[in-house]
Amino acid sequence: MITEATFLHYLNSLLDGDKKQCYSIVDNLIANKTSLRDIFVKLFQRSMYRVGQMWENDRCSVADEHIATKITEGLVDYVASHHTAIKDINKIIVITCIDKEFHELGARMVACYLETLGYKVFFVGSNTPQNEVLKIIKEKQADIVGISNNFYLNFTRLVALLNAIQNEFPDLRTIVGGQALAEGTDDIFKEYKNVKYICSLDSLDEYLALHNHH
Ligand code: B12
Repeated sequence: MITEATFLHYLNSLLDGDKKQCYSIVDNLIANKTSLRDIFVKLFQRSMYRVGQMWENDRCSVADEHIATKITEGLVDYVASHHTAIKDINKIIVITCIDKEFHELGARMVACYLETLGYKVFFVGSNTPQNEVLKIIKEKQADIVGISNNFYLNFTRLVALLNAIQNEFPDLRTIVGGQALAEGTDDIFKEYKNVKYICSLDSLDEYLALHNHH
């Protein structure tokens, strides 16, 4: 459980760029056995969405937002390092962002979460050209590819990538996430056999359970 007081304390520390305080709050949550999912979603995601609103309304600077992002990136890996998978799942997942997509925190969270479940994950991260995505899928023999799209102007590049994947790897399971796609996703993806839009870690669990992966 993460109380509102803890959230606000963390948000203030994040906006102050007070890395040490942020780590200390997270250390306390880990010590109290707060789940990785709660820390990821109810602390990291919620605070970054707040930072986004403040940035949009000119209530925090671009530099403040960048510092908050950098602290959060480190913390995602830090929290994940406290959770080793109980058993390995013999499936390979490539997690990437599309070309010109610079938002990678959501994808990093998903990659770390999947690792803690036991998957073998290759996190490629932001701004990855289409041909590189295709190459790495092949090279790593991925069972699933996960693609993140947060900025709506990158949507045409997402469609191009999905078409290329469908063409080259027609049976590859593909999951797509990110805030560019909040609405109308069923409609957008219905022409693709193996593509599923996943908006949260909860629906990611449902997807994996459905495919008997854990
Ligand atoms: C940090 C940030 C940046 C940083 C990113 C740095 C980095 N290393 O990631 C930088 C400075 C680069 C940036 C740039 C821009 N940004 Co920005 N940014 C943000 C901010 C504040 C936080 C993003 C974040 O980390 N969120 C927290 C993560 C954990 O949440 P998430 O990404 O939603 O991920 C979750 C789910 O979506 C899902 N998910 C995500 N990906 C995937 C993938 C898979 C496979 C699965 C299964 C699930 C999944 O699971 C995650 C966990 O629950 C958001 C505000 C917001 N609302 O998020 C704006 C925001 C995303 N940015 C925005 C904009 C407009 C921009 C710029 C255009 C600004 C500009 N004028 O230059 C550029 C675009 C750059 C580009 N070409 O990509 C808009 C996007 C609007 C839209 N939907 O198109 C937002 C929403 C801000 C706003 N309110 O307007 N930004």
